[in-house]
Amino acid sequence: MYGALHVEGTSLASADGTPVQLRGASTHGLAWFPQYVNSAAFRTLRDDWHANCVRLALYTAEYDGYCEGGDQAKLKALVRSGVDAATDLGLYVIIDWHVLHDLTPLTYIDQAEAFFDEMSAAYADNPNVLYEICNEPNGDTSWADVKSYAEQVIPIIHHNAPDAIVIVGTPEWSQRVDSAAADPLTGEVGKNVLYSLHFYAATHGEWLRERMVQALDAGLPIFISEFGTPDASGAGANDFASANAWLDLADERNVSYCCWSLSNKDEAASLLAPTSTATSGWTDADLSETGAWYRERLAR
Ligand code: IDC
Repeated sequence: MYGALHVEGTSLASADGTPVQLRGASTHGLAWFPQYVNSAAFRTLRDDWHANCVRLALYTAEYDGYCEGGDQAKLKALVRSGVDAATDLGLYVIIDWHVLHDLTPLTYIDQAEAFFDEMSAAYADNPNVLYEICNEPNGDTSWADVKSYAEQVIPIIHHNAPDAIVIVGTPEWSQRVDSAAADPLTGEVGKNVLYSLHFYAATHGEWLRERMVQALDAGLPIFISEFGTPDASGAGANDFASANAWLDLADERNVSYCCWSLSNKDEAASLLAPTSTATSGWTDADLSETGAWYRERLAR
């Protein structure tokens, strides 16, 4: 849609320097909801929802996670089919190494290196692909840990795809953009990097928005690669006033975002209603409260 992107200032831009904002949806865990990784679904997101990007969430640890018993060949095939479908539609696509219960990305760094080597070699010439190397470091993981992980993984990606866009998670479930702003990646590894900030509208309010503004003002490129409308558990009541305040700010500052999640799981964050069985071409009846809100929001 905008060709190869690069990071300029605190956001993405096309080759001629035009600011670009990506807005889209994240899948739920690929192992659990593979049915939404299909071309017709992504076409619906593009044509009916005005999305220009999708995020493919590959859990590393829990349930059938890639590093803990998941069928790696099957999961990689799913990632590749998602990338191919998105690319054919002119959508940008984020390959998300979904660190969560494994706490620190250092736990499975060897597997991350092999995975991103393989993916970036396969997509070396595909400017639609963005690499999100760790979803949400948490527990005792420090920014120094994440930085050390990034300094090992990014050169592997750059070896295959020197200009690739990389999204790096931040500590405390990708809330500590202040830590990244105080000590960002520098030199080659820092090129075309955005740092992620995640919010769940009913949990994260003004205090985290202020942190985002301060980090942006300090020059840190930020990507909200995941946000949710309810609380941080993905459930509870949706807070659309807060979600609107967040997206108003993101739009104003040209910060890109993806909404969690493209699934019909019976939890408030889902974009589809639990009763919906359609895997594309969703009608109003297929949408959850969040789905209806987000579709309307993206159409503005
Ligand atoms: C949640 C899912 C839920 C699943 C759980 C597994 O919504 O269905 O059982 O993961 O651990 C995040 C994470 C994201 C979470 C989401 C909601 O990136 O994986 O998904 N969330 O809890 N960070 C903040 C909230």
